Amino acid sequence: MNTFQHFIDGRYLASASGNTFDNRDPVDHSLIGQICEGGREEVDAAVAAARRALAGPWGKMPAAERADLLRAVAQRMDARAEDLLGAECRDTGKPRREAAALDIPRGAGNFRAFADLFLRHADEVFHLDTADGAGAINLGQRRPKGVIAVICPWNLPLLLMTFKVAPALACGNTVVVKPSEETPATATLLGQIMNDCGVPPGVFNVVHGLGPDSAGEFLSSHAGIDAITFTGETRTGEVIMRAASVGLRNVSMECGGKNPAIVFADCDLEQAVAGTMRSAFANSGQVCLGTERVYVERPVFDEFVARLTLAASGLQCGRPDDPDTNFGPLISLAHRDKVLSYYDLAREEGARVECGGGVPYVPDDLKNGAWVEPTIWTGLADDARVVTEEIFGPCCHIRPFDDEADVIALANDTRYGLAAAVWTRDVSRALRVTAALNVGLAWVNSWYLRDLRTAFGGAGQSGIGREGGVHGLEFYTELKNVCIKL
Ligand code: NAD
Ligand code: 6OD
Repeated sequence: MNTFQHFIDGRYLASASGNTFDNRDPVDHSLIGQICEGGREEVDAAVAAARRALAGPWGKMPAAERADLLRAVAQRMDARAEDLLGAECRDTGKPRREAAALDIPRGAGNFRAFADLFLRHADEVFHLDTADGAGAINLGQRRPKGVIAVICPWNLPLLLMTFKVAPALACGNTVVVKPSEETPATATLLGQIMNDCGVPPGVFNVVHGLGPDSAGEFLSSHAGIDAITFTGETRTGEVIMRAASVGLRNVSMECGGKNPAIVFADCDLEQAVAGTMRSAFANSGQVCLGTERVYVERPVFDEFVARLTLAASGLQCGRPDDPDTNFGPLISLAHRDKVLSYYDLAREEGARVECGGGVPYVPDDLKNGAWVEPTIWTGLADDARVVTEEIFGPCCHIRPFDDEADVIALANDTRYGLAAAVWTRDVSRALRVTAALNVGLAWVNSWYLRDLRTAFGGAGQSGIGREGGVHGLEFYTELKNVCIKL
């Protein structure tokens, strides 16, 4: 039986309280192991270790050396890819081929992409004329912010954690990570990898635990934290922002979404169906960028619904390592119950169920797992709860539209503003429509085609700030202006 311990100051340790909670396999609800529940003592120790590392060798290390170490971490992650893959699939139940194609390579890829983030930035310089004719130089210097709290969700655990840890460390900060209580494994393993690569103790720390009245709350309210980067639900983001307001700590928030896809009649329908299959059902719909509202131009509406329904009905449940599996369970029984409650609500709200709507047939050994069917609805009102609330499951509602202006208004009719996908062959229309959408990320004729040099983040209640590319510099560094009178 595994015990997932904290990683603090370069060492694995259990909680002083001895408290643990269960880690269960979503595929069949079997017990994977025990997770140590961090209390104030572990959070204090991790923050203190992170502060010591800032004052010690890490704080004094030239940026180029830090970049070398982070590239070594990427290389070591590649070498341990099989272990990371096994750990991620056990925690999440996601199909192995999905994690092998995305989650695990992106973990190492994040370290490669951001290793030299700090090195690439140029100090800004402004010359100032002065009355005495001598002038002055303003020199903008970037410095690490300090100790960063990294609070993570469970849907893409390694990918999302390293998307924050890599730029934070590249900029010279130290981190205390609080992984999701559902997915402790890859963060725990990354501690070993950091040690193997010679990253100094205290630079990367992991404290496991829950949110309220547990490690999450204790970390976000800790006075020794200089900034908090969070990915998760909008409501949790609000609680964390309140905690961050004490001491005026900066926050970066990547939160929920209720993302639209807009399919125009002139699109390549085959590509639009294949893209929407991914955007609605990849990772069993547990992707913040995923499509839960599909708007299809009327002339191709019936054909689109028929094709997507056929494809969704063909998804294959199974264990992660079965090569035929292309559809995994949800993360937990609690999340399954939430998603199933929306499936019931859709019927009450008058949906026509095109496919799914319940629990799929699975073999006896998987019966206790967190399975739900891929589900497609039509016929709901625009203000139905199923059409307006984030479900975070493998489901979408498809609605016809007749007019470009109308569909833009429908797509924007949400408190969220994370991502959109637009399918059309008309480039002018693509530019017009994406310009009018209130989102942080828009894809045309694709979905989740990632370039790590670009800004990532949401509008509205989907988040605050941008990470990715050079944009992380704004959050992970403090810009100081030094004015030198000549
Ligand atoms: P969640 O908000 O429930 O939990 C996220 C993390 O916050 C966990 O580690 C949890 O323990 C911690 N937490 C919970 N309560 C806390 C508190 N009071 N104080 C401090 N920490 C606390 O989210 P989740 O269920 O793990 O993830 C799913 C959500 O994440 C969805 O809403 C999804 O849209 C969102 N998400 C957004 C992005 C993005 O980039 N915008 C990416 C992935 C997931
Ligand atoms: O690709 C990324 O960098 C990223 N942050 C993806 C988020 C996916 C949400 O579930």
